[in-house]
This record gives sequence, structure tokens and C-alpha cells, in this order.
Amino acid sequence: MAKQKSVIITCAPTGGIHTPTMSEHLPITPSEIAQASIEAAEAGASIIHLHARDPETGKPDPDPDLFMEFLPRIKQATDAVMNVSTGGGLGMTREERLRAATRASPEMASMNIGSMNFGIFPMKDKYSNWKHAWEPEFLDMTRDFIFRNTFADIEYCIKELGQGHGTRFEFECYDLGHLYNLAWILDQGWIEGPIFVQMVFGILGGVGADLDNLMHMHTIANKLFGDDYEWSVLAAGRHQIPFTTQSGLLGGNVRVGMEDSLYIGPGEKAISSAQQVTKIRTIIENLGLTVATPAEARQRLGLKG
Ligand code: KMH
Ligand code: ZN
Repeated sequence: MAKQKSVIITCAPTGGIHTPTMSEHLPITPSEIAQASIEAAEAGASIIHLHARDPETGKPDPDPDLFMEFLPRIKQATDAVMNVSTGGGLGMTREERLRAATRASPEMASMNIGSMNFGIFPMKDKYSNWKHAWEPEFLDMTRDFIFRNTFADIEYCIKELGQGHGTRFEFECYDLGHLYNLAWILDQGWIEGPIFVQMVFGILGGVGADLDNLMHMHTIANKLFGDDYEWSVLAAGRHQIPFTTQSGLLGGNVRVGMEDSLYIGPGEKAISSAQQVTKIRTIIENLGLTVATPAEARQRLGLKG
């Protein structure tokens, strides 16, 4: 029997959706984002997926200068792969979403592979004392928000980053149809394998967090991409650890971090993304699997290094 591959852990420490009021542990400033990323890498993450925020308000911010305050610091302190988000935050234009990655020319960037509703609604009772006026308004915007990722947007992003900078992608697939979009894009010759498919579960507007959906998406991805792909799973909120565990069991990779969940267990807030990395790492190792080093991740994903 072939030896099972090691598990690549990606960590996404802040994201562009959770707001400061939701957790005092959410990293906001460049220093906090750098620190959270370095701790996550030390805990076993070989890829760090990054967004920036306005240090004063915590609002998602596409300013490349902010990214450049933490990217070199993380690179200097760790060997982890830098993965710059092109998903950005609500209301950012296509150009804004690409500005940081275009400046940083990272080994990896995220690429969202289809348009969708993206529902995260404010829970007014729970968060009645918002720290910043933008927070409830920002989340309310999701009611009438289309997370736009047209084929033209995708082509633009691939041409700018993939062909322009040799950046490779974490392809975010929030539903079954997104796998078919990705297969079509491969057919166009816009990208070459090995591709890195990030299956996303539990976002309202995307596929639900039901393990049958994970099994089916994995089956279809195997049919569409054969041997020429790596796959990973992330799941929102309480589904994070069960779904990433299932991915490890099925031979996939995992993503954790406070972008995807603010919790470490039922009703218990995570104190850091590193805590979530440690948790999934412990599970992976207890299952008899091993965790990939950054060098292994680079080699398997065909990164420029
Ligand atoms: N927020 C995640 C569900 C991106 O940054 O491009 C997906 C994500 C998108 O990470
Ligand atoms: Zn992201």
C-alpha cells in the first residue's frame, strides 16, 4: 500500500470577515498579524494565508503598504509559504483585491473560483456593543452582496499574478460547480497542474457543512483532476476541526485559523490561530499521519520558492 502523503497545514490568521468585536484575540495590526503568523508557522503551518486590516479600526484594508509591514517579518522569522489573499473584503474592487499580491509577488495567492452570495449576518444581541461603527454595517452589507468572481475576473487575476509573477494559487471552491469552473479553466490552458483546491464548507451561499458534501466534492475532484492535484478543506465556525480531520483521514490537507473560526471548542474562543494549528496537528499525528514541512509543500504544489 502506498504511504499516505504528509498533511499540509495552511493557517489563515485574520481574514476579512470577522470583526474586532467578535473576538479580542483577532489579530488586527501588522505586528499582531506577523506575531500570529509566526506562532502558527512554529506550531506546524507550512502556508500562511494573509489579509490586512486598518490598524485603527480593524476594517479589512487592501493597502499593499500594510501587507509589506508584516510579509517580510514573517518571511524572515519562518520558512512558511506566504499566501496573499485576492478575496479581499466586502466592497473592494477587482484592482484593489489584487494590489497587495501584485506588489508582494508571493509564492501563492488565493483565487476564488466562482461568484456567490456570501452571508454573514450580524447577531445584534450577541454583539450589541460594537467597538466600531463600521462593524454591523459591514456585516449587513452581506445581505445584498455578490462575491464577484467572474470568468473575466479569474482570467485577469491569473494573467496578472500567475503569468506575470509566477504566483500559484489556492483555488477556493465553495460549491460543486466551482470544481467544474476550475476544470474549465485548466482546459483553457490558463493554468497548469499541480493545482491546489481549497474546498470551503459552511459559508451561507456556498455548500453546507455536511460530510456527505465533502465526500461528494472529493469524488468529483478526483474525476476531474485525477492525480494532478492537491486538495485541502476549510470549514466555517464549529465545523472547522471535524471537517479538517475528515480531510486528513481521506488523504487531503487542511486549513485552520481565525479567518475561518474564532473557536477552539464548543463555546470556547480560540486565543490564537496557533492554538487551532496545534489542535489539528495533534489530531493528525494521533491518526498516525505526519505534517508537511514548508519544503514538502513547495515541492508538491510546484511553488517558485
Ligand atoms: N474567507 C474564506 C472562506 C480569500 O481570501 O480569497 C475564503 C478566503 C477567500 O480565504
Ligand atoms: Zn482569506
